[in-house]
Amino acid sequence: MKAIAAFVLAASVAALVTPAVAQFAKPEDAIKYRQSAMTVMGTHFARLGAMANGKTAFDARQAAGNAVIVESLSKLPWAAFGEGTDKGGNTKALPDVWKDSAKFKESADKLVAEATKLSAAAKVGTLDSLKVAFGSAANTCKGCHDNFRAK
Ligand code: ASC
Repeated sequence: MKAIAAFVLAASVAALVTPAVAQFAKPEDAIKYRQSAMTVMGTHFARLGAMANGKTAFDARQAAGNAVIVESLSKLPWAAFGEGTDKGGNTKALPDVWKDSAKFKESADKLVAEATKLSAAAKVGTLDSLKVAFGSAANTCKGCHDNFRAK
């Protein structure tokens, strides 16, 4: 009984200290996950871009809906950049993601902040408000891609 209790305790502690990357069975799974989150985020971000750039008609309800998705998705990719996920799949992530992890974390946090602002701006319901926030968020996407993603 004592042995079982000790085992359960050890297992619980292990679960608490296990890094987020261990939620993925294989590096390929983490790579697929983060790319999928980026793809869905990019799809909805591009719909906002089309409105912001006048390629499609501005629709306040659509804009708000797309921006909420971008805001939610912006939080997901980062836990899938754990140690050991620099290889193993079809990744474009550059070594600096892990070598300069403080800067990468800062960039990730900036995107989350920008996406939160974008969502708030889209809820204002005007094209002007969307344009400003979209431009700022797009620069943040580009900045991180320039530094941390292979062409
Ligand atoms: C997008 C998308 C990106 C960014 C970036 C902004 O729609 O998929 O990666 O915008 O191109 O410069």
